[in-house]
This record gives sequence, structure tokens and C-alpha cells, in this order.
Amino acid sequence: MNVHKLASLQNLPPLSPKKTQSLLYPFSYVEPYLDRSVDRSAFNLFHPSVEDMLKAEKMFLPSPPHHVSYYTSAERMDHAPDITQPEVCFIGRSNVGKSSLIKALFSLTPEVQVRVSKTPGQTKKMNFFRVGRSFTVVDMPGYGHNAPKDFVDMVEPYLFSRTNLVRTFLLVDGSVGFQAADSIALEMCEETRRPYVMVVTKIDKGRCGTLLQNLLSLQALIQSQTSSCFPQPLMVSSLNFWGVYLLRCFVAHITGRLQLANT
Ligand SMILES: Nc1nc2c(ncn2[C@@H]2O[C@H](COP(=O)(O)OP(=O)(O)O)[C@@H](O)[C@H]2O)c(=O)[nH]1
Ligand SMILES: [Mg+2]
Repeated sequence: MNVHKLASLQNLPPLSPKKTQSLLYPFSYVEPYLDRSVDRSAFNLFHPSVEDMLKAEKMFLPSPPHHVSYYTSAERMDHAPDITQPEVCFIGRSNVGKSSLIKALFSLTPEVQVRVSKTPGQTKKMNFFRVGRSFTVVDMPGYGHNAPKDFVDMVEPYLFSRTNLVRTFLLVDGSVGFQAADSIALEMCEETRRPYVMVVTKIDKGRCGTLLQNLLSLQALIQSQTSSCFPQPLMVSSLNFWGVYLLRCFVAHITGRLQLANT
């Protein structure tokens, strides 16, 4: 199976400095279009060095005792594997790009099967992936079409009771912005009082102005309506790998597996 040409930061093909910057720090793509008066600080809170991102990448590379693989699936919370290593989960509307993003995170091991569906509402199970003994990553069922059923059945009990959960990533489609269904998830995350992070997906799609508008209103929403959300929305494109290395680094960092050089 072929590894995507952009899967590894260590082996990037020659790219223009601007493209490289967008790949590594996607905020740099919209930043020039931002009014001078807008405070940029919230968008650069997590700004690891390239060296840190390279270290994080190594974690996603398997080596004999370090398995990077699909682990198991569960249809109910009481079927979830009983593990103690830190865990992160990805939640969001059906079609927002959860599975695609997990696939991009695990693209250094293309044999890891992450189902990316063409039809919404496909993922009805929680799918667990493991990165050695370092951490696990969970692809949660989407909500929207079958919401709030899947949400009530699985996502909610999981968010409330999963003891090894260290971070939730709440995905929002950057090409359409924050939707009514997203606020159900946001309220749920707030209710659990556990730390979570917004991830803006599909930033390659649509006009840059639309993305910028959606990003700014999302950031305003985080600032005014949340108390457990990380102030910086992370931006990604699973299609062209923008922000994927940064997200790997973020996951490695918050699971306690990577000490950042500059903090
Ligand atoms: N343009 C673009 N399309 C994407 C991106 N990520 C996902 N998609 C598309 O969005 C659809 C839903 O993606 P999927 O990962 O299955 O979403 P999920 O239901 O949240 O798991 C698929 O057709 C993907 O190809 C992205 O970064 N850019
Ligand atoms: Mg999916």
C-alpha cells in the first residue's frame, strides 16, 4: 500500500515556502486576509517547532514493539476496551470529516483501515486505534441524520464516563461553518466539563473569505460561550494534509507523550 506523498513531514516533496507554511501552520493561509485590528494571539497559542512536529511524527511510525493499528470497535459503552493509556476522541456531525482526519493522522501506516464513507451516518460504532502504549484514538459515530439517537446512545455516555479520555476534538466543517447540530455537541462538551478542542475541517474547500468568516465566528463563539474549550481552533485539511502534522504534535503533547521544546 502506498504512503501518501504528504504523509511524512520528514519526506516532503519540494514545495514553495508559502505552501510549506500552510501545511505546517494552516493559520498562515488566512492570516494575510485578516484585518489589522484583529488579535491573532488566540490562533497561535499552540505553535510547536518543526523539530517538535518531527518528534511527534515518529510516534505515529510503527516499530516492532510499538504497534500502530486498528484496535477494536464497540457498539455500546460497556463494550469499549478497558484500557488505561490516555485516549483522545473525535466527534462531530456525519460527514464533517472525522474518519478522513484519522486516516490522515495514521497515513504513515496506510495498512490501518479507517473507513471513510460516502454515505452519511455510516459509522455506527466507536472505532478504536492504538498508537503503541502511548495513546488511543477513537472515531465516534457522527450525529446529524440519526441525531440525537447515536449521540444519546454512545457519544454522551462515552464523554461522561470514559476515565482515560484526555481530550475531545469537536470537528466543525470550515466550508459551511458552525451548524445547529454542532451546538448540541458543544453543549454536551460543556456539560461534561472536560477539556475539548475545536477542529475546523475541509479548509481546502470553498472560498478563503468564507473560511475566514467561519473561523472568526467560531473563535468568537469559543471565547463567549465556552469554558472548557481550548481558545485556539485548529485548522485541517485531510485532503492536502494541512494541519495534520500540527495535530499529531498536539495529540502527542496533550497525552503527555511529548514535552515541547519551547514551553
Ligand atoms: N475537500 C475536502 N473533503 C473532505 C475533507 N475531509 C473529508 N472530506 C470529504 O467529506 C466526506 C465525509 O468525510 P468522512 O471522513 O467520511 O466524514 P465523517 O462522517 O465525519 O467520518 C467524504 O466525502 C470526504 O472525502 C477535506 O479535508 N477536504
Ligand atoms: Mg466516519
